[in-house]
Amino acid sequence: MAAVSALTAAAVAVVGLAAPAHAADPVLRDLAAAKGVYYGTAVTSSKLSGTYGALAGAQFDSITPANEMKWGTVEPNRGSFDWAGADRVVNFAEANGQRVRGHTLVWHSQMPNWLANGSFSNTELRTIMTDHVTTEVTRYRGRIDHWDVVNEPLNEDGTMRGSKFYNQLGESYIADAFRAARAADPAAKLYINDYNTDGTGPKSNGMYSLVQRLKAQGVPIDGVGFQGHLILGQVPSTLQANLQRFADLGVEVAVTELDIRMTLPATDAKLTQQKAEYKAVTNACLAVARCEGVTVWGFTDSDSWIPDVFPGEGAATPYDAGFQPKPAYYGIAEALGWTGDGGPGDPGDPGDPGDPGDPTPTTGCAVAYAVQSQWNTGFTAGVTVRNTGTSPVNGWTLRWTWPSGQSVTQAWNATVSQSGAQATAVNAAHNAAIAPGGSVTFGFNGAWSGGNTAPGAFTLNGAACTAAVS
Ligand code: G2I
Repeated sequence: MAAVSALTAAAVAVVGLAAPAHAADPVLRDLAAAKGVYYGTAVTSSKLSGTYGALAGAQFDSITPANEMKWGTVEPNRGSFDWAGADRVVNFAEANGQRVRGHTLVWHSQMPNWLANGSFSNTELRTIMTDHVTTEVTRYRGRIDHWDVVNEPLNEDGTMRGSKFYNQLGESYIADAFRAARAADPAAKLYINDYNTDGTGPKSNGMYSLVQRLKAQGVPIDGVGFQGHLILGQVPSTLQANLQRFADLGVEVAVTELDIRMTLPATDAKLTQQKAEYKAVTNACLAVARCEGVTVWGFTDSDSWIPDVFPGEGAATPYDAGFQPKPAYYGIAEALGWTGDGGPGDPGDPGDPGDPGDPTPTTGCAVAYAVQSQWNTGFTAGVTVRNTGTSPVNGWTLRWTWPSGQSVTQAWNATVSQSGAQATAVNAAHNAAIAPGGSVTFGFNGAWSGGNTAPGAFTLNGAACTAAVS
């Protein structure tokens, strides 16, 4: 796939210009490809330009139109089709070497009014449905990797959801939709897709039984999609085991609509937890051989359905609304094997135990020494000690040697003692800690005669500092 790599490199270069991404940020699609999975995102077709388009093209190797392929969008009036948004997404994907997840053919929601409110005989409704599947799948034949043929067929208790199709046609609507899709594009992988089936439980059990029944009837079903609309702190611990038990039925699995929402405002602690949870979901897919990939439901918080539907909640995606990568993005990258550092966009890092991206901590100091006033036998000096390393200093001893016989007579903000020509300053209780990049200051009065040359060298806790004298 040399052509795809070249396109990726070109797209990354565009991001460097268009978005304030960090130079060393990883490319999720490349990491995913190296692990044998895809990483996808849902997109909004009208936004596929500028920074949004550059990131969608550069970072992901699969895209799903969030709304553009739904029945209500493509056939708003019976027999009159609007493929503009869907075409835009498919063309974008091809230009960026991406696969497309088609979403979705038969769903109880976002149906056109003529269909939702129309009255049809059972036979007529079945034909309307299979014609729709045939028309849409045929239009994109050979260009769609996976189709969500039937979306959200279940109730929370695992029974069949009462929808227009189910109510009139019974469960056989599912088999008919899959058969029509297979006939229209034999190469596309055909999925059934639902939410709240991510962990084991009644709804997941209902899906499991349904897939067993479909397989037993010889229905051409290739995969099961787990939407993954999750809540911070409630990622199911059974996710991996659940994906595995479906895979063991002889189908592919995928996480198809991942987002992890939180109560706003987003704090560093919540974003750090979200990082761990994105990482865990990605790891669950990687651990299941038949898990094909993960798709996030919008890659930026500016393009997420959550705030509209759950007021007061949000921050559910891997990039913030200004297209800056969030800790979640680095969590995905780390699950995919990346070992770099997330830098300033990654508050979970450094200091995140076990994070392979953390740099090795460094130590270092800089001392500024200044004589503030001087009289016939005495002087007053100020000393500022800066921590130029990346690890905190907890308790400090600063030493220097007087070049011309001076001595310290009285000090503040440190305890200073002297032995021969060597002075030793030890922190006071209140300034023992020096954070990375931080500094402390102390002062003293000294005695001199003959000369008052400033000390040229200092050590902090035994290590040499750079010195500036004024
Ligand atoms: O609800 C989240 C997802 C659950 N699984 C199936 C997905 O298809 C579904 O996606 C969402 C889209 O992300 C939303 O963007 O489906 C919603 C509809 O159920 C979409 O919302 C709709 C709004 O309800 C409309 O008012 C709006 O015109 O998006 C439309 C286009 O922006």
